[in-house]
Amino acid sequence: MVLKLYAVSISTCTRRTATIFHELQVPFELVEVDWKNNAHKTPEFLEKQPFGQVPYLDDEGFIVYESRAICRYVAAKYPESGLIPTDPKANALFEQAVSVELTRFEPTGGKIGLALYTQKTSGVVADKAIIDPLMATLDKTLEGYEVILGKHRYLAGDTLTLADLFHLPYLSYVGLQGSDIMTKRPNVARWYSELIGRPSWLAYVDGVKSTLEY
Ligand SMILES: N[C@@H](CCC(=O)N[C@@H](CS)C(=O)NCC(=O)O)C(=O)O
Repeated sequence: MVLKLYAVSISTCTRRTATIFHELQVPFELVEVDWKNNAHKTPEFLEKQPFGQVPYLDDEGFIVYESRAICRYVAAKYPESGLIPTDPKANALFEQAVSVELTRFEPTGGKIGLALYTQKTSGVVADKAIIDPLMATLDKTLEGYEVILGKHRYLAGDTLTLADLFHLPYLSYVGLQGSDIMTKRPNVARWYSELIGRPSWLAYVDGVKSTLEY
């Protein structure tokens, strides 16, 4: 049976999962959650995702939520993809990189990306007093990324992994107000432009849709 993703097509976390499914060429059905009418806060939904957020995945009755966990679950079924390296040393470097994404990029890039994306799509103006300090912190973080990406093509080595892809979608939105934060350092710029140009990302740029074949 095809994977069922209970989600919202325009949501950023939904895109993270769909992008990875596309990388793996795994068919999935998007079951659109009516979040305008708070369908994600109902007892039925909370039974599956106790925090009342999208997305969650249903794989023949096996339920998993948290977008990164969903991606890791599906990628683990396809070890040959290399998106989660299995060699112990390669895996350690991968875990290092996913930790960097979650603890260093997400707290700043995630907030900036979400605020600017929301501004673009709904007109709710991002608060400069909040964005500017986050930008300064992210800029400092990207100095470290420049060092890493000066040594190898991707964050965990010369092979693309989930650690890189997890940065999407917020990565693509942090420069929305004309900031050069992603383009002023050569290695970060190269990595950034490759990621935001990937077919897996571009496929859902206008929203995620069910993809039953590739
Ligand atoms: N850490 C969670 C975050 C999920 C999340 O923030 N979902 C947002 C959409 S991207 C949501 O459901 N927002 C609506 C709400 O919180 O009520 C994940 O990665 O899945």
